[in-house]
Amino acid sequence: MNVDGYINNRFSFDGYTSTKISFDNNTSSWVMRSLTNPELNASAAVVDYPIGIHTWKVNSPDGVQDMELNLNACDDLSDFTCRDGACVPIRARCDGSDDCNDATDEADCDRIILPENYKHERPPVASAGRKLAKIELSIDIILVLDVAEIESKVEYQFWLTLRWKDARITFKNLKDANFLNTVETEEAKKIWYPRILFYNTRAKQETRVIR
Ligand SMILES: [Ca+2]
Repeated sequence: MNVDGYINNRFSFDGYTSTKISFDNNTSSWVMRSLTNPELNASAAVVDYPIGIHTWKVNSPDGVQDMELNLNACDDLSDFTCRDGACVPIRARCDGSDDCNDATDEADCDRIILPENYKHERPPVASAGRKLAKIELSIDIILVLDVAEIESKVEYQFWLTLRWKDARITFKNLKDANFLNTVETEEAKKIWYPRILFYNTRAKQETRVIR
């Protein structure tokens, strides 16, 4: 989209192929016209420039419908377009900090997509040659809090790490830094995860989903 001229005290725009956009004083709205199809046009009741996402009323031989269109000058490959039309580097998308003035780079940052037939109570299918899905478990002891020989009791603080593959899940919005790829609690509740019962403990604790 290029600046094409100056109409009704506002710049007008020339699309890359066959569209012109200009302000209409009579209707106080922006009008988009097709140069190849005179029956196709759209209008948006925006007083300021219609940059970013706006609802356009599209008129065509098939009827009238409202559509959200995004006018911007962002690079399709290297930029994310904020709702207000501003451009930020694509790496700023879902990185945990607001880069767009309207914070839309941090909107809809879900991490997982599940198929419709996903059942979180069913474990993933085992890989070829295995009967059950493989789960890797590791425990890093952070601190020994107490050792009571008479009571035959020890008390630890530890990190428990579980790793498994679930081919049913598609991940999105992933970043290079792992700490930015946390699946939030509500999303985590939707997927299957292994439950570990610490049988030889006083309360027989079980793992819970936290993140
Ligand atoms: Ca961001």
